[in-house]
Amino acid sequence: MRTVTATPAPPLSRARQAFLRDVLEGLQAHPKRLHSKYFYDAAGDALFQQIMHCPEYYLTRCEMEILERQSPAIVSAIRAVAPQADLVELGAGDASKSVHLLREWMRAGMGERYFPIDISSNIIRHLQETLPERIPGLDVQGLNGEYMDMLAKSGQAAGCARVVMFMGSSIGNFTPEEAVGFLGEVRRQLRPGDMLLIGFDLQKNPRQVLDAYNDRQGLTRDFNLNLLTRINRELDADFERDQFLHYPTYDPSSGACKSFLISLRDQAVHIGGALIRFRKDEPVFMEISQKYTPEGIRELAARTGFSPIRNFTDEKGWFVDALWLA
Ligand code: AVI
Repeated sequence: MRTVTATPAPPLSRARQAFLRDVLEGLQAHPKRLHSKYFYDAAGDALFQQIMHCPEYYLTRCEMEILERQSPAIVSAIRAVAPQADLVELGAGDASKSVHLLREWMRAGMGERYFPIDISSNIIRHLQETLPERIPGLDVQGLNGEYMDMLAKSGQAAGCARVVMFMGSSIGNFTPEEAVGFLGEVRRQLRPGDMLLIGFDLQKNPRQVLDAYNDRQGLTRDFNLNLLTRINRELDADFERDQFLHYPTYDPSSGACKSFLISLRDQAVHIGGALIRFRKDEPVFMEISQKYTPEGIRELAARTGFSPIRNFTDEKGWFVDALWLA
């Protein structure tokens, strides 16, 4: 007779342990939630690239227009405060928008040092290899790790004032209260005379906002459901994707655009040895994409110790890159 010995599962890496802890904590909470920072595995990155090019997702096009057309004005506003500075970018991604500012930066003789910060080592490697070819003379000093740790490192390396970029409405993925905490921490890392260039999506026709998170091709749906696939693969879970509905909402009075997954039946899911039960119609909160008013942006600056210098807006008035002084 053949004996079958179960092979023990290999120990989880520290990153996976943290992922498992966050997932279980979120799904054992009431109401249930998952953290959108886990959307970005390789499949999530690819889906987000497609979202940024889809017709309904206006945010990238609006910010691209600002940087393509107004980089000279942004650089002059910065130069009026500091004649030379180091540029630091939180969550640099492929830097496809920032290149416009970087080109103008070099042309204006503002300095050569650019510190892109990203959690993905692939992204940092790619930027280090490709950016100096695209922008001759640019000194790319990539920092791979968590935002605050890497911001501290950039502070140790900086030789002059720093301009920190936080673009693409990434601040919208924090609740307004979390945004105060996060920007307060950024402010504490900066010295007086440093600056922050930060992208905000503005409140607008609610239909336009909702459509951006409910595109016809179903890319945003797949982007949300991909987190269940990732949990299955990395945390030994058995989610059935087609038993969850992508449900985006927008509250025009608060500017909170929220995505949920709704359980389509009573079901139980194994995750890393635990069993999580979902009731039929029970929501799982996935992501907030907060939309701001100009007053809300001013108030956020005041609450976090920044002084607004100038807002740069696209032609439609849908998006703002705000320049703040520390
Ligand atoms: C990265 N972040 C600003 C995007 C947003 O608009 O909140 C992520 C996203 N989620 C769904 N579509 C895009």
